[in-house]
Amino acid sequence: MSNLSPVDRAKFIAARRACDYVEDGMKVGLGTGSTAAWMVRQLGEMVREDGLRIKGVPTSSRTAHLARETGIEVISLDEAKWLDLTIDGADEFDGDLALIKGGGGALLQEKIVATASDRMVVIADAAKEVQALGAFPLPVEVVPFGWQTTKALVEETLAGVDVLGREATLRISGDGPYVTDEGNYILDLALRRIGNPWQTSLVLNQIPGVVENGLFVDVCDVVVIGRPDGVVEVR
Ligand code: ABF
Repeated sequence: MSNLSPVDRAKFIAARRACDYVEDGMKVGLGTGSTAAWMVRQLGEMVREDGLRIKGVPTSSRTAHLARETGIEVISLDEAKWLDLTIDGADEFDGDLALIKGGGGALLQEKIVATASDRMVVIADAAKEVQALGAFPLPVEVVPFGWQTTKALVEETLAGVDVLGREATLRISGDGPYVTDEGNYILDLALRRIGNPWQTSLVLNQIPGVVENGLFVDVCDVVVIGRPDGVVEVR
């Protein structure tokens, strides 16, 4: 761990502490992103070396690949039906444990899996904590059909919501739109400050063409915060 950067050390420490919530026999949602990857590797080690018996439900194809590589038994959410626990990262969290997620482009599966869990534990380095959500661009998943019209409707609709900005940008990967596991596109919304995350999330999801957004309100139960000096704080 000594060769890790301070941020990676913080992520590793939070991920390792969150594994304490995992009990033998659990069905566990496995998050996406670099912090969640540390958690998957740690759980894989516990499976291989301590005989931990869990079934993992990945939140993205990337996580599914890593989980299988580490020796975790991977099942689908349909096979699991409901989960004991989900551990996932976040791009921002506030004092109410509201989150912005989806920087990794997997917000739809992440939100479905987190909602289908008895408990959701977020793992994050301390830099993810904010007074108000919104400095990180809010990802919104939209269907490709008429996406430019949807983008215009999103910007127009946000004019009536308690946010400071509203510019939407199509997320690009390589030389074309970023495409999610479901074949949808992502709009990144520069809102700067979201005064009412619950209202903003509800309004966004009413717009035809919008599939889901990266605001997780009343979903997260615990945040495990890692710091480079090795201190872990559970909120
Ligand atoms: C996933 O990983 C996403 O919801 C979130 O955007 C991202 C956080 O990435 P990292 O852990 O690499 O900072 O949870």
